[in-house]
Amino acid sequence: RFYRSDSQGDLARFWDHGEHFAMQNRWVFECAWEVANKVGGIYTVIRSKTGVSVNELGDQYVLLGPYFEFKAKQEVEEEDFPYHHPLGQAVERARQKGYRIHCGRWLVEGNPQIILFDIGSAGAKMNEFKHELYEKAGIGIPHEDIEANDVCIFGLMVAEFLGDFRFLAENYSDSPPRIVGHFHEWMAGVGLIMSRIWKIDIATVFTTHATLLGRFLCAGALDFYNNLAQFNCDEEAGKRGFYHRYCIERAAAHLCHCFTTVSDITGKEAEHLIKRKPDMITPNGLNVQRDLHEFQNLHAESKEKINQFVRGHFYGHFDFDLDKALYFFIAGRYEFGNKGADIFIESLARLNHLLKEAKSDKTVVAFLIFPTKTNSFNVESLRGHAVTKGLKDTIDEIQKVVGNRLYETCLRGIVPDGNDLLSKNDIVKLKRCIFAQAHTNLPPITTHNIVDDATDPVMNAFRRCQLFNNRTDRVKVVFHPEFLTSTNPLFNLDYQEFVRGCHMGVFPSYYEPWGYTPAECTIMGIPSITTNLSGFGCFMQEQIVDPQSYGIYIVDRMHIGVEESVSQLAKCMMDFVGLNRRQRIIMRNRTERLSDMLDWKSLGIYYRRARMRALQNVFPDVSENEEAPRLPSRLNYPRPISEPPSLAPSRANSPISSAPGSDSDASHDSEEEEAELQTSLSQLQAS
Ligand code: U2F
Ligand code: UDP
Ligand code: G6P
Repeated sequence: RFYRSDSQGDLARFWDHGEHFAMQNRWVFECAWEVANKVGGIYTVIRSKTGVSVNELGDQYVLLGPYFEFKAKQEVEEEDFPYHHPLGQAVERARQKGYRIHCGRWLVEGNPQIILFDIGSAGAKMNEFKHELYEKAGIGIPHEDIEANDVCIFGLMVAEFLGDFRFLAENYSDSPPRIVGHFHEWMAGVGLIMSRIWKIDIATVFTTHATLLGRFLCAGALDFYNNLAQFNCDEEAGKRGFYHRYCIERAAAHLCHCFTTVSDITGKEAEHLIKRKPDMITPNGLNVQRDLHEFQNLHAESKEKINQFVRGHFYGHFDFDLDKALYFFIAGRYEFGNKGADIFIESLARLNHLLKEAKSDKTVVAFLIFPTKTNSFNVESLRGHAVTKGLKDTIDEIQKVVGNRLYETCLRGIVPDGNDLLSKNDIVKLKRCIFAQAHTNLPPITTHNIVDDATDPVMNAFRRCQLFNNRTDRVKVVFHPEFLTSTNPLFNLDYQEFVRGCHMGVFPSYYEPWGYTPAECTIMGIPSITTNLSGFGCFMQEQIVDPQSYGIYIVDRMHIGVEESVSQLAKCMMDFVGLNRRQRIIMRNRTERLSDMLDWKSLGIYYRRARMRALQNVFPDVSENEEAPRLPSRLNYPRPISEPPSLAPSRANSPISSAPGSDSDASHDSEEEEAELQTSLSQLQAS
């Protein structure tokens, strides 16, 4: 009934868009708090994956999330399902109960179907729902935890919907419905718990992207990884006031048919803190759109905008060469210790010392982007930008006048004298601008007025390490306590453009289940530093023989003490500073070459596999008819052939440059690079 005849016999197309699944009455519902609702990393997971999900499942794929009007209005095009369709009918049933349900398509790649549940519309049922969860699952949510109350309402709305849909799908085709409900994190966990308790005949997958306890325990001054097995989880969760949330997380992980986490390291954490070993690891991917060498041009374009910022920010003290300046950055949720901002700042101080000692002519500007409470931009920071803009405008004006003057003089057949080009008036104007720049204060270490300045961990670390942007400092610091958007008056670029313009991202995390920020750097061809305590770092270490030669520096935070990690990090940064421009260009090419490895087109298979596993657990007939998708084996990315085999002393000069020390520009694909690429590819294919 659902077969679309395909005149070209193009089976791939037939299989790709879900018709196959429609024939088999197969459905996938992916449920998360962050569907069309940007809060954190899970939004990136789901949003970046929509293209491959729709390509595989077509309209058999539906996203379920909570309705937040402001966000939904921007991201979702509302449209009801056809009335006779089981989705339409299930929505109708929910509406008859008085729930407001918004259906439509998410305006992201693949245009997936989306159903958003308005939690407020079921508010009257909150006590009934909470009672049900308490009676059936023994999980009591305290009145004052408003977010958990919402999570409970959302969960029961979703479970009721899935129950109705399961019933209605019986009539969809001759095959019995085979439905997978994939739930992410504790905030979607109640839907899974109730689906199981009500014995809805669907297969369930639960994915954790971090554990509640892990995040909190790590943030304290604990030796987390060495004590993983020793924590009394109930007590720790109770002490911190989130025992009920912990119960939801743990119950969902135990009740699902397939339990997954985003990395091995989070898998171990789950095993000890949630008490279930994941059945599978589902690493996070990205939606990669490669454009040959465009990323190099984009780097140059965005860097120019950052240059512009730096000119303004360091006005009056702008005595370093922008051509020899390197931009490093760290960004993310403001979890000072977990994100490794503590050791980053410490290592910057050491780098500063090393550069001064080496009498380096390079300057590193380190940006720290962590949102915290502020009272807008600080005056000093804004003034710098106004003054430099004033200077630029004055020069533009004078340039025009001088041009006209030159033209007139030449027209009259007179060879102009260089001394006459600027009038006295022009000089006065320029002097005024130059004097305006003169000020005694050092360039600010933050762009905003921070509300808790005296206790702010970044500010205090700057103070402790004496990173004050002195003239003699070879490392300058700028704390931008707000995420970047394109309307940002200081930078005038959004986060992605900013990343492109930088030379390196530094993410020395202590707690990082995956870590999208270094992955995003990689696909834009920007080298990064990460750690062997981050999911991404471990994944890259496993897949690549020598990650550092591809611009993926991995600092050890697992086997050595903090002091040693700080030194290692400082050394990585120092090595990178030692590269000349041509070497950096080669490095960016190599980094970008890893993109395919991080593409959902390669990593989506893990999600498929998890769903198959859940289905086979519940419906043995599925395993009879279908072979589970095969997981890719370890990729074993070889070391680039232009990289010397020895790891240690050659590092600072690798990738090998034609003229070491020279910061000259270079073509993007030298023959050596092309040859290297070809060899790597053929080695990969062979393996
Ligand atoms: C895990 O990350 P989470 O989603 O649990 O992290 P959150 O604390 O919920 O979200 C922090 C993110 O929120 C976003 C921004 C932050 O990095 O993307 N954000 C924003 O864009 N604007 C704001 O004003 C406030 C926040 C885990 F910890 C990671 O390691 C994984 O990579 C991730 C995905 O698996 O899950
Ligand atoms: N990010 C952003 N704006 C910023 C800084 C970061 O949108 O100014 C995004 C970044 O693109 C990434 C996410 O924040 O997708 C951070 O995710 P990650 O997995 O690194 O850490 P999480 O915060 O989820 O633990
Ligand atoms: C890109 C551009 C080059 C530019 C270079 C700057 O590769 O295509 O034209 O010279 O970036 O690199 P750098 O590492 O010095 O920012």
